[in-house]
Amino acid sequence: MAADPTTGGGEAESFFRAAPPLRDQDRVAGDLADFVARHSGNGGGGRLAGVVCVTSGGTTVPLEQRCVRYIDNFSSGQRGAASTEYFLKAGYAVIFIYRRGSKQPYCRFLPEDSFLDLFELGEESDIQVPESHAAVVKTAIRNYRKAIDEGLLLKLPFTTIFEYLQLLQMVGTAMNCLGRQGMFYLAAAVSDFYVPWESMAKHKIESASGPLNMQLNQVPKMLFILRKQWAPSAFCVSFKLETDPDILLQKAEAALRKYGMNVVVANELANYKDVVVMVTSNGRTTVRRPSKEDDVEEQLIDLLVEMHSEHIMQLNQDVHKL
Ligand code: PAZ
Repeated sequence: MAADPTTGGGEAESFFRAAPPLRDQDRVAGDLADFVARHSGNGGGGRLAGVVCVTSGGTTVPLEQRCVRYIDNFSSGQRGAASTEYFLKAGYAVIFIYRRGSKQPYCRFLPEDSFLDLFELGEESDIQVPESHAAVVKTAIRNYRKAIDEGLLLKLPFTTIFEYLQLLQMVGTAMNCLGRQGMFYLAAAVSDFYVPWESMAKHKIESASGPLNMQLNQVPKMLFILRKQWAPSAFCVSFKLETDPDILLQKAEAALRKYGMNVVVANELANYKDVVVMVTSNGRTTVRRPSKEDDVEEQLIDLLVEMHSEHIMQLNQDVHKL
């Protein structure tokens, strides 16, 4: 039988059917529905530029159901956290799907030392922030609280590939009603291979039985389903990371065509903080970090916001033609 192109031949359905159910699924669904309802219809003449789903951090692949060991993907969450800040600044509401423990918006400039080093006890045993850290802590709290209190930031954590893809499916389908006002900015480093839940060892794998032979399945290509089924009108930006510069741009171009992305941002492990290349059907645009004090994400988000507003305008022009 021919494979169904929208579901990867049923592989996606079996992935979701076998995945362990998401913790707090009902609460997440409720928060998502409220967030999207609050921001839908605001994009045109309203204050809000749109709603963007930013994914950030690496997914893990557990090797045991009661997981002791897992395979991880490289990503600190820096790009997703920085991009979230710039999207909020540009007037977007952000759904931030992030790896637990990865970098968070507005916390990027806090000192990397222990959390407890950020505070000290005053004479009355009250908690104080040392003078050296006061400015960055105050700015972080002020910006973060503003985003939360104004209802512009919804944070959804994941650890495993199972949690990540279930969240992406929930957010994708919830954002469908936003049409072209929705944007996906998929910076998370997502596992390509995984151990299906039903064939995974239940308990910690014994080391006494010698070398470990394990077959990993391919993770179903969910970008295609996001584009075709979950949120077909949204503006979709995915990332492509490679270590070999000779194949990077051709892989990004292949992803653009294969998954119908609006933009694929190509980056190379050796210099991904300094330079990225935006690949679109109109060609390539290189974005460079102006200096060590700046973020490459600032200019990248500016360009994407401009492209997204053209994407929204396109709909308005199409409607006028009718
Ligand atoms: O999270 P980070 O700032 O350390 O790294 C960002 C990144 C390199 C993971 C991201 O830019 C990216 O390329 N994500 C997609 C990776 C992939 O090809 O699966």
